[in-house]
This record gives sequence, structure tokens and C-alpha cells, in this order.
Amino acid sequence: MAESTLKQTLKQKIEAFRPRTQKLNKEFGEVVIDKVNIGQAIGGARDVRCLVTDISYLDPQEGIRFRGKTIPETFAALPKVPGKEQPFVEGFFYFLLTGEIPTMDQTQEIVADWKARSAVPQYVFDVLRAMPRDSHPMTMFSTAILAMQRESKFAKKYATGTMKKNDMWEPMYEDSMDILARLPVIGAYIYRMKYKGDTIIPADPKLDWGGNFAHMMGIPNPYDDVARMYFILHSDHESGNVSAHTTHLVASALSDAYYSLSAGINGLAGPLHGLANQEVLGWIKQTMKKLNNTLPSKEQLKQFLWDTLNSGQVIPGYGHAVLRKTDPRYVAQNEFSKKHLPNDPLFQLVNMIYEVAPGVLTEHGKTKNPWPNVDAHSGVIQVHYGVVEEDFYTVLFGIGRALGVLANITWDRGLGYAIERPKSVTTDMLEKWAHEGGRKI
Ligand code: HAX
Repeated sequence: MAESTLKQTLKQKIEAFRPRTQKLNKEFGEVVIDKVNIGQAIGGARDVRCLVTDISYLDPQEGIRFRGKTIPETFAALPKVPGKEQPFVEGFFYFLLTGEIPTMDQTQEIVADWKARSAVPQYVFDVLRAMPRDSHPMTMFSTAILAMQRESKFAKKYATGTMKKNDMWEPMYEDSMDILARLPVIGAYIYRMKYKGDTIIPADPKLDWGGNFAHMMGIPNPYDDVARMYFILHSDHESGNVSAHTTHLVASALSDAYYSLSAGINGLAGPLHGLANQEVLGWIKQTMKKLNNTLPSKEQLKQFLWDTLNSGQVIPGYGHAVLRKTDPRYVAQNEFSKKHLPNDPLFQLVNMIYEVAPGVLTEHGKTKNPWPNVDAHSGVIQVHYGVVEEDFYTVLFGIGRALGVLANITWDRGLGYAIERPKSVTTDMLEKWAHEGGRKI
């Protein structure tokens, strides 16, 4: 098969970029960019500047930019699916990988490429079928990705013993493209097998990646546009979040994209990270149930929020390790909902929570950020279009997140990033340095 425009463009970009990274590492490796304190060592390396990515950057006040563009700028710039509101996810991936907005022809090339790669080996479905049907869908999703590792082109090439370091990005790219092409098939398969009486819907070759996902889920349009929007919004959030960091960490050992993504997905399954979207909907449902499915008053809502906090739980969907303002991914979903589901009672409840929760969290006085994150909104849109099984929501997040983390590990190999190996110290050492006013270098 002739090399696609995406792969040729990526090759030029990586080769042109590589000297920048090499120069920084060789000539300026000793330049100090951060200091680490005891709180950061114990507190999850918060704010420590020790990861590099050019694919997205998260400003605490402004939120995410993909390749320098805000969310509205990104959506406005990308080629739209004909007759639809949302852009092609395929074109977005071209943009993430190269930093260039693709033409419609370049976008269509990836649409065709992903279709050609989309067949999931039967043994992957067999593995899913062998699992207890009540396994969590994230366990199934991660298992399917890991089971498919047998297909890795990177692992096969590595085993020949002939692969040079500068060439490693190529099979990483090939694996990433294969995986991305198949994830919507796997996600929809898990959904239909688990929740829809095992009635699997085959792909429609006429449709794009997002459109096909909606079709295979069996959800009528405009769920196709919801899927496109959702996957783009969840794709990347710079490198330090648990799913991105885990994927990068595992890939740094030259584990292939299947091993790395499966590990990242396991991190996404934590309730403080991606699973928060499931938790938010569970919390909203509980709240509505207590009131016989009527909307609470603001006073009642305040009380529910306090009850949650007083029982030692977090308010899911609120707070963030980096952001200090309302997440623009929340805002994008809110704009969509204002247009498409303004009278939905759950949407109204989400807006009420937004009016009340930041005040309650501020009064509670613990969180550094009382504003909502992406997960505070996503479930409500899903329920509106019929995806009521909240356990499944993190799989949707995972399909989107794969776009960002796989783009990142392809570049990691292109720039030859080292195996990740921070240094640990002991508590005795920390106590000694605390008394001495710092570690004497
Ligand atoms: N409700 C109650 N307490 C909260 C809170 C919330 N929503 N957010 C933070 N806090 C608490 C923390 O638990 C912490 O308490 P302790 O000192 O007792 O440990 C304190 O406030 C300080 O935390 P922080 O510095 O503001 O936040 P962290 O960087 O430690 O944690 C989290 C960031 C996102 C994990 C946190 O805000 C949280 O648990 N939020 C709720 C879960 C959630 O929505 N997660 C999804 C985040 C976005 C994401 O990754 N999506 O995938």
C-alpha cells in the first residue's frame, strides 16, 4: 500500500523536529526548569515539570489547547462531515499528529485507511465472550486491547533485532492506526453484547469513524455527532494525567502500543480519573431518586452535596489537579446541550449543580478548584440519546483518549525519549532534609 499523506507528513515532521530535542538534551541538559519539594514528592508529583509533549497544553486558567488551538478554534478549523455539525475525528487525529489542519482529501485518506484496518480478529471477541458478562466494561475494553497485542507490528519488528532507534516510530504509528481503527468496533461490541441482548450490529462501510460507532451502538442520529464531539473532547489533556502518563510510561520501556494503551485504560478506570463520569451519573440518579424523580430545590441540592462531603466522599465531576476554572470541555458540552437538549430535566439538574456546587466546595474549603471538569456533563448527554448504562461511559472516554495517547507515544518513539525512571527517596531522608532546611546538593 502506498504511504499515506499522514504518514509522509509525520515522517517529515519527526525528522525535522528530532534535532531540537537532541540539542536540548545534549547541550542544555543541565538547565534547571523546576525544583521539587517534599509536598510534591508525597503529593503525586503535582506541578513537577518533567514531561514533554507538543500535542496539547493545559493552562490552569484557560484549559486545554490542542496543538495551540482552543476547543472552539479546533472545531471551527477541521473539515466537517458533510451534512453534519461536527468534524471528522479522522481529520482531528491528523491534526493531533502533525499540527496541521488536513484538507478534505487528506481527511478522507484516513477515513479509508481506518476502514481498511478495522477488522478485529475473532479471537478478541472470543476472549470477551469468555469473560463473565457482568465484568465491568472497562475490564473488557482493556482486556480486548491487550489480547490483540499478538497483532503488534512493533513487537514483531523489534524481535527481528534490526530496528534502529530512529525508525521505531514507524511500527508504533502502524500499531496506533490499527488500534484506533478497531476501538469503535470493540467498544460497540462490548455495549451490544453486555446491554442489548448480544445483538451485534456490523459496521457500515459508508460511514466515518464516529458515524460508524453510533451505527454499531444502535443509537439513531444525531448520536453520530455526539460521538464525534465526545471523542475529540476527551482525546488529550497534556501528558501528566493518569491515562496519558501511564501510556507514556509503559511505552518508554519499548512496550508496544497495545501493552501501553491497555495500561493507560486501566488508569482511566479509576474514579478520581475517567470513571468520574460514571460516578457523576450515579450521584445524579441517586439525588433524583430521593425526590421521586423530581428536580430538587437549590436548598435540597445544597443539602445533598453536603451529605456527600460529610460522608467522606468527593463530589464527582468537580475539582482538578491542574485546572483552576470551569473546564472548557464542560463548556463545550454545555453549549451543545443548550442547543440540542435544553428541556432535558437531567441537563437542568446539571446546570443547577453548577450554580450550587462551587459555593459548597468553597465553603468546604479543601479543594483548590471548586469548578466542574469534563466528567460533570458527559453522562447527561449520553442518557438523553439513550445510552443509559453509566458503567459504559468510561469506555467512551477511553476510545477518545486513545487518540491523544497513541499520537503521543508515536512521537515519543520518533524523538527517542528515554525509559522513564524517576528517583525515589526514603521517609528518613525526607525527615533529615526537612530538619536541615532542604537537601544539600
Ligand atoms: N469533592 C470533595 N473534595 C475534593 C474534591 C471534590 N470534588 N476535589 C478535591 N477535593 C479534596 C481532595 O480530596 C483533597 O482532600 P484531602 O486533603 O483530604 O486529601 C483536597 O480537596 C485537595 O485536593 P486538590 O489539590 O484540590 O485536588 P487533587 O489534585 O488532589 O485531586 C481530583 C484532583 C480531580 C482527583 C479531585 O478534585 C477529585 O477527587 N475530584 C472528584 C473526582 C473527579 O471529578 N475526577 C475527574 C477529574 C478529571 C479527570 O481526570 N477526568 O478524567
